[in-house]
Amino acid sequence: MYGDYGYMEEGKLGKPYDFRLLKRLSCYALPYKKTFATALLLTILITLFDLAVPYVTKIAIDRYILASWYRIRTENLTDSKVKDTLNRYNHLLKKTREGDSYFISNLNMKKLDPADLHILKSRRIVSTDRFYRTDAVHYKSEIPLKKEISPYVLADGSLLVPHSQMTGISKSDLLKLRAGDIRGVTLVAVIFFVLILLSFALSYFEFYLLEFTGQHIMQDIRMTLFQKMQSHAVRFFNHNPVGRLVTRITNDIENLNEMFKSVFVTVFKDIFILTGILIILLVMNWRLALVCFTLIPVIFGLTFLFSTIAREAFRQLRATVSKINSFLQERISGMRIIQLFVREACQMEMFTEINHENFLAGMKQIRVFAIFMPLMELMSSLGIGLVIWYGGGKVIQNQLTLGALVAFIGYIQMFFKPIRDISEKYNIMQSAMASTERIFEFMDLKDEIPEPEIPSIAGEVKGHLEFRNVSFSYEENNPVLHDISFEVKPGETIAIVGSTGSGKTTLVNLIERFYDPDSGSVYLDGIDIRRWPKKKLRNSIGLCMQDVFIYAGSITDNISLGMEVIDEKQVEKAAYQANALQFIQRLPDGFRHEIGEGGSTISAGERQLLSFARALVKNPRILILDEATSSIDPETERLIREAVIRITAKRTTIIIAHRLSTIRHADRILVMHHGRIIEQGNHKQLMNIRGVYYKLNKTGTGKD
Ligand code: DGT
Ligand code: MG
Repeated sequence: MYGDYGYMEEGKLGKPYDFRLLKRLSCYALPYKKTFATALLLTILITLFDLAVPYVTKIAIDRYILASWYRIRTENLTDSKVKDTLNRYNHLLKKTREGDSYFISNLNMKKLDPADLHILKSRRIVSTDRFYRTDAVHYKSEIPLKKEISPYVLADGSLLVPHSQMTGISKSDLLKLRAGDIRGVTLVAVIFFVLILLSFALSYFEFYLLEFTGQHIMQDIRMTLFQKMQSHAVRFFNHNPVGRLVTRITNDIENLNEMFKSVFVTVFKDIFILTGILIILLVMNWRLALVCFTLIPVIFGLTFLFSTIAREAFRQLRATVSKINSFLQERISGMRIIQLFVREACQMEMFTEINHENFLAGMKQIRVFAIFMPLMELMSSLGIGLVIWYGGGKVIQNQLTLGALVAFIGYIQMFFKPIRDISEKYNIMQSAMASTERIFEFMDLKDEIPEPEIPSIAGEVKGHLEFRNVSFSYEENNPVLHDISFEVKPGETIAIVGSTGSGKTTLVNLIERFYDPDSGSVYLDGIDIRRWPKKKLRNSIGLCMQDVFIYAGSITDNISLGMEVIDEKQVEKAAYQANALQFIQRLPDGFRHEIGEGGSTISAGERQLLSFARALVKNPRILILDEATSSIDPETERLIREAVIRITAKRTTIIIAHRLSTIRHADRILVMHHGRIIEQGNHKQLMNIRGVYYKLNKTGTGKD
């Protein structure tokens, strides 16, 4: 009912990753490999910058904001086990100038083995008091410390001030004391800003380069497709509806572009980010990392489940969309018929139905997304919860720094973003893969009329035509032409008549090689037309088709068909010979008059005359006129008849006539019936034998 626009096929989805297709596609990217490589390099850099951000935060917190040191008591150390342990960690400890105590920073503390830390803590070797380290040595005397406890001085001259001493100090003193940390935090902030700025700037170039490459590749593929389309045989276009072919060159290519831009590169980026995060987490704290990783199987399970359901929903949605497209296409082109037969209400009903189908399919897809998205949000929160629960505990036990915990949370949030995006990209990827597959299928189609391998080097075309035992069928086992043989000498005019569907148009289609015969051959000047270069063959034939196609453009454009070698004089001459001058001059702008698409602003008879002019403008040796079946007024008919007589002179001409009056003067008339030539001869001879031609004349098809 909706016309065979293959909408089920359009609804088909490709595998999300088909490496065979991707490989083939990459051939088109090859000329742009440098730009593409630069873009990828930028992507890697941007990802690195993005990955660095939480780590920089960690540094700010651990090194500067919450920097603290713990004292290791060394007085009266008798336990050899403790001594051994301390010796092992000697490189992490800082000695005081007097050499009586050691200090360890919070950053180094978590490097201790938890078992060792436990020993040291349980024996009270590690103080519970926290100290700030400051290199503001000259403040030693100035700092108003609450109690009379002098700060420890490390070997490098920096002071260690107990945390408890700092609570009472004024803000300005605190700032002086912690000037080093403030500097550190400022530095981190600057780095942070630079990273973000760099990421921003590089993103611009990355985007630009990707778009540049993408657009170029699409342009190339579009050109290849159009070239391919033009080379297809007429038969191809009978099997492929316009809508589908247009989709190939527009939508499918757009899908490809979408995939290239938003998937190809981001998938690469995502993989990079995900592995980057996994590695950083493992290095920062493998225990906490492993705890977080317990969520990964669940996430992947959910994503897989989701994509399976989404795939089906998405397929249905696409199918309904193309159903709407083909419905609209058909109805819009047939609007006159619909209005004429007052079928609007019925069409409305049909449209309501498919529109509703589309709505349902859309809703189904949305439902799937509506579950998946919050579910992923939930997983992300769960991940953060796990980090806070497990990591928080570790912070309390001094096995993890607070900065690391904050960075962990940052990374977990970063980790979920690409996963959430995957679902969306999965859809794009699927439709793009389907598009890619269709594009390549189209490119691989072998439905061309082949050029001769060894073209004949015939000179000037004389116009001798011969059909020798030609049989032809559009579809297998349904022959349209049976064993046709006839000859047309140069300059002769022959006419073909016969009932509708008898194969007249088909017969002349073989001369231009719109189709090749199944058996037998057509000869031009004694050479099989399959051995003529196609261009030369077609240039020597002028064809007026039964249904004249008018392009949107001026009259001149429609006659010259944009051929630059043809000047206005030739166009005017052709129009004169075709008897079209009269009506053209009546038009508002004459030859410059713009005709709308489909030629709806000129009449059927005028269109016929225009097509005569179009055929004549090349001054062809052979002229084929396939007369329009639509009836025209006697005046136009007279113009056409006159034109035919004038233009057929000195050319080999084949006229297919419905109005027998046009062909009285023909040298020979072939009468066709069910794909065979049943009578042959001139008007007089055929009238004398009183056969089919005689009957056709008598039944009034010949008007006078
Ligand atoms: P007309 O123009 O109505 O006087 O009829 P003819 O004599 O020009 O008929 P023609 O050659 O167009 O068609 C002959 C038969 O071939 C007829 O049964 C319809 C069929 N036919 C024509 N064109 C095609 C085509 O493109 N594909 C297929 N499958 N069949 C076709
Ligand atoms: Mg026909």
